[in-house]
Amino acid sequence: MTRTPDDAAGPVGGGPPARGLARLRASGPREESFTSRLRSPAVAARVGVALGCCFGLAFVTGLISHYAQLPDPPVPFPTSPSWGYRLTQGLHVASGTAAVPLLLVKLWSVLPRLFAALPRGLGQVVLVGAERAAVGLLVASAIFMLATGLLNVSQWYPWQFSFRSAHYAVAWVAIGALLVHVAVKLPVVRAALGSDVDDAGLDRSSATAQGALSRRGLLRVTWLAAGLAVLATAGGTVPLLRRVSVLAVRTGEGPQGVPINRTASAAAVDVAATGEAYRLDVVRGDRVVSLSRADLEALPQVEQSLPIACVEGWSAQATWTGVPVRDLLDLVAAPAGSAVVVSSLQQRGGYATTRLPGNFADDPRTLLALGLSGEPLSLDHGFPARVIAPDRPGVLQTKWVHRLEVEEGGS
Ligand SMILES: Nc1nc2c(c(=O)[nH]1)N[C@H]1C(S)=C(S)[C@@H](COP(=O)(O)O)O[C@H]1N2
Ligand SMILES: [Mo]
Repeated sequence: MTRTPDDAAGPVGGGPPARGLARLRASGPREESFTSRLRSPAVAARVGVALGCCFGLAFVTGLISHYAQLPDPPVPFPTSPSWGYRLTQGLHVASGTAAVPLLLVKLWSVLPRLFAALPRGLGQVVLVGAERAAVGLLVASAIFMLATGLLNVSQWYPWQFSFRSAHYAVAWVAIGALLVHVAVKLPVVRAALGSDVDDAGLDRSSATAQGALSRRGLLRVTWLAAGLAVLATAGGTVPLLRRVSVLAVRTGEGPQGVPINRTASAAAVDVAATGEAYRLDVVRGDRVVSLSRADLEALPQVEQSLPIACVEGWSAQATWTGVPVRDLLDLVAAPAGSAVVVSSLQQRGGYATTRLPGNFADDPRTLLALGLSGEPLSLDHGFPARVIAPDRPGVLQTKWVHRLEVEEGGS
């Protein structure tokens, strides 16, 4: 290892003279203590642009995911293309993952700014203080977004708050702080991008030490790290990448070729209720049609190839057989466009009931599925019956369905 003066805590010898006062004042590192040429606006701007693109893509796809999960969206979420949500949520997780190494390099490259001395004069102090507070908010919210996102992808919830509301609320803080930051830094960014990466014109005066890596080398390593981070998790969406995706959580095969998100025992499904005693109740007002699993199998069956696209990032295409939900609604003469409240036998955890908006209920591809991959559904995939609809977040593809209730007067 070569030792460079960079990162030395405390004053560095050999700097410009007349630092007596400053030396007395400084007990920790100062901005001038950081001497690596790599910590430069040239690097920060380039990594920052890539990071901004990742955050922008994650923000837009995150809004889509949030909207898709609204029980009763003001404008219906489309049911086509069936792979739409699979694509946007895959991009969401990939862009968030790529942002992790980018954010680390970006923070490293601007770290000296944290130790910059405050200017003289109240007006200046207020101005610089406000800018630093804004940057602090940006850094804190960005770290929060990536940390909660990563933990969610690994299905680890070490917190009490609702992931979805917190991740959504802080996203607005992060994107707002990011826009302010971009606006403030625009002149520097343009100057940095407009000149060669090795140009020293914008550098801090102490940033002169050559390290083992050149700036181009550091940028190459950064892009590589972001690419590897994506490859290591993208197998959750792209089957061809499964073998290289060492960090993808749900790449393993599940029963019938599809991973399981929550098992019947984790959801406390009463197995007895899935046997002979099982009935599907289709309800509209005081009309109830009760169907056994054999009754359901006797109805005309339809086969559909539709993906399960989990909010947590994995997805899988599968062949489902079952009865179109709309055919079941016809049994109680539900008007076209009727929304349906779907209830599960599950006794523990969220998503025991979900709402199927009218456009999803009417889509002929939306099934109450009885079979998967040419076999009856396994218990963990939702036996005796489950919802599978096109372009829908996995979390709303309710398993162990025992009741479909038509909403009156709704859409
Ligand atoms: N009743 C019920 N249905 C559910 C869930 C659940 O917890 N309870 N999990 C959902 C989630 S988050 C996903 S991604 C899909 C996964 O379906 P699979 O386990 O059959 O792959 O089921 C959905 N259906
Ligand atoms: Mo999910």
